[in-house]
Amino acid sequence: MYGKKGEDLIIKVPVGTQVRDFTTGKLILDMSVNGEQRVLLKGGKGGYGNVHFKNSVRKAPKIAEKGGEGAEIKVKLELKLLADVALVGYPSVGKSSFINKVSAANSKVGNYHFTTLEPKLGVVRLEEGKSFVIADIPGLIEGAHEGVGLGDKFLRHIERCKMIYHIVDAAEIEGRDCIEDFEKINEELRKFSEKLANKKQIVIANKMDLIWDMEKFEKFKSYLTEKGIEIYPVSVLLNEGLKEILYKTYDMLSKIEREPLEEEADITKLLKELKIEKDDFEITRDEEDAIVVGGRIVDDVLAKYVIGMDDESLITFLHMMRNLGMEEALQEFGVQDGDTVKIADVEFEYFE
Ligand SMILES: Nc1nc2c(ncn2[C@@H]2O[C@H](COP(=O)(O)OP(=O)(O)OP(=O)(O)O)[C@@H](O)[C@H]2O)c(=O)[nH]1
Ligand SMILES: [Mg+2]
Repeated sequence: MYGKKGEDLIIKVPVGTQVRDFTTGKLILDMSVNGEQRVLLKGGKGGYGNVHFKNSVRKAPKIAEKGGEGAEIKVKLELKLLADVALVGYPSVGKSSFINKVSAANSKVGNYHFTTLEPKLGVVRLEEGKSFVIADIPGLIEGAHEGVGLGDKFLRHIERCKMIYHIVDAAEIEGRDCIEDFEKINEELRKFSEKLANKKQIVIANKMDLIWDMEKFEKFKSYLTEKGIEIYPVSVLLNEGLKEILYKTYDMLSKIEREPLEEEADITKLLKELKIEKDDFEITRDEEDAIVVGGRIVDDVLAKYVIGMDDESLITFLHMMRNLGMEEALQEFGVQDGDTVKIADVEFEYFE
């Protein structure tokens, strides 16, 4: 006979949920892909039925194993909102204006630097079922990678994104130079981490409505094209050129896998580490003065045997006890003839 299989317990969590061990904080599962199913803990091993114990002598065995207990772990679930795209660029290039135009985000816009002080997320909804998340972060400046303008804090925030919109002020209204801006921001990304530097990046040349002389823009464009980088001229103010970018992005995102930032810990190893090692077995007396043999070996090995009231299984059981050194241990404990001994829910009367 075989026992019935236990039922799976399925817990649905939002994308971006991190499952961590409660005590050590170690990351066990990083649920960052939509629709994915992962196993957190396996149930206990099923026990063998009596057929398993059949051999030429034992034709109709009456021993069977009980299934083992499944592992237990206390976890905490943390939801990390995951941006797919991060808006990166110097202050006042129009990052917040951009996110406000393409999503319901309400990011502060101002004609002074560092208008944005905290990262903000916005959901871009293209059509039913087609959406992605972009993050507006404060403007970056030289030295951002080492904390200037709190840049390192924001850069850490976008390390999990799939791609970068690098926004540049194409009108160069503050006496800027597009090529120089582009290179400097990338230098900051590179100095912060390889991961950021290697992310897919597209350049959005903003404020095209302010450009009268296209020569500089064309120079910037060919500079990027030579490097194989896509550039999209837009005017966030006039809502020109934005839609195309969003649709292209949606297609690109499906081809980019999200990189894990933190390695997931191996659950089997973790459980071993967490397990407080017990002695193989321990002998105590309960309130009714019966002698109780308990402990790991009893729980894991002996308790798995369902004892029938027949001689055969009883003999097997006693044989195992003796092999485990329990009889000796009981004598050392001071067991007397006629004492009640309880092992794994079975009561015996002890006689030497
Ligand atoms: N003419 C014009 N002005 C724009 C355009 N996009 C943004 N601006 C203006 O540029 C200024 C800065 O815009 P923000 O969106 O706050 O810029 P930001 O990049 O978020 O700036 P920080 O948060 O400081 O990094 C504001 O005065 C905007 O109105 C555009 O396409 N054309
Ligand atoms: Mg801003």
